[in-house]
Amino acid sequence: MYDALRKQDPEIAALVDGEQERQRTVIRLIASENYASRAVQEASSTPLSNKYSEGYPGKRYYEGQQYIDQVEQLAIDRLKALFGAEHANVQPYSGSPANMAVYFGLIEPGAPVMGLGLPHGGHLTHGWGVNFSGKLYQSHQYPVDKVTERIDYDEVRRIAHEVKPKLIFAGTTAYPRFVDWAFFREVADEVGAYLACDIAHISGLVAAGLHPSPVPYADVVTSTTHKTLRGPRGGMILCRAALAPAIDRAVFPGLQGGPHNATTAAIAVAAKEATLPSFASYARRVIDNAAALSEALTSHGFRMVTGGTDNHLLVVDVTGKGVSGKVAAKALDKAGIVCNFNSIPFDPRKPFDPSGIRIGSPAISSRGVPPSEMPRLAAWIDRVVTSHDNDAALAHIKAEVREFITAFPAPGIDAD
Ligand code: DSN
Repeated sequence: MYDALRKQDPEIAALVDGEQERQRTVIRLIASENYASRAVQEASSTPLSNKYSEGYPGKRYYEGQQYIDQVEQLAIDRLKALFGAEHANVQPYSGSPANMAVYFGLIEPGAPVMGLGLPHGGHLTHGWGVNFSGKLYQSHQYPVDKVTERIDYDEVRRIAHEVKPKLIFAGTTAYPRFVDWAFFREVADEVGAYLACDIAHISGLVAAGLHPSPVPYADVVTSTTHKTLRGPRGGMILCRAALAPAIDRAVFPGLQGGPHNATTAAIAVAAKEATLPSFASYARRVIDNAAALSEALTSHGFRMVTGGTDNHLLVVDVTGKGVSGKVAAKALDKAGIVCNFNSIPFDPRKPFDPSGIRIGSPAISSRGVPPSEMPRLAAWIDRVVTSHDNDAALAHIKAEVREFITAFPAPGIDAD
């Protein structure tokens, strides 16, 4: 692979080789990462990206759209069918631009908005202070409950009635439980707000019917396309037909210029792959692996935030093991087990050295690692955390990890 690149720019080719080999030989547990198929990767790197196509299918500002219009229409139609949505926009460059288009399309700057606080599992674009959403809007963040660590639905309702938001964001990036979309719909209706549901992390699970879908409840649903959905790096917005003009105008010309057409093609491929029986088994494995890993880690004395998981991820409080999340994540990386440090709700520690780690099962599930292997994985994680300052022990575990994981082909790298 990459013959031309190797010849033209060996320096970049060597770095690509290095990253590919890293992805092949480590256990990747970053909850937002995955392995895109070879077909998705091929579509992403086609000459479709040579083409400008500002506008939408049939209404462009450049000629020569004979093929691009068909590509984009296919991506739109496949996503609408996959999620049962009335309208789809496949042009957002990623999840944050998709969310930005929702704000720009539906409400005015300065309007009150609500979202789950970042330290409680929300996203930057759900109103966090340093983000445009916290700077341009009057943002009110709702919390999780201190005891259950689940979304504090009573507080959501109380805050909504107090601040009368114009837009409520529901959705999470580090929250291991189902979200009650119907509840958010009720509250949005009570206060006359739009409801936007961000399913970036779980869109693959929603597509497979393994997480309740927000589509029947939401005015707008946003997502990245590369997490559990296993497409290319990109974004999408699904919405009711009545909001389509406002959302489309917000994406183009409101925020973006020409869509990334090769990415659009790869989104279409991923949407097709998501209808296959192999995707359904992968999604099932994602859920089963996360549940099995939660149980196995708990038996090693780790504390799961909320006590477990309903979805693809775990937030693990590692302080009971005498380490911070950052120390644990860095030691795990040295041992070939890659995750990220993460705040836990009401974390007494600082965000750059918090109490937790976030662990996700999508990538290992794409490799076909079964739930029966989760006790082995939990035992490694426990050994790493207890020998976090012993480089020789970590190197030893890294060799074991490499031998184990390379027995499971990495989609898009080893084979499909
Ligand atoms: N950065 C993504 C994640 O890791 O969850 C969210 O945008």
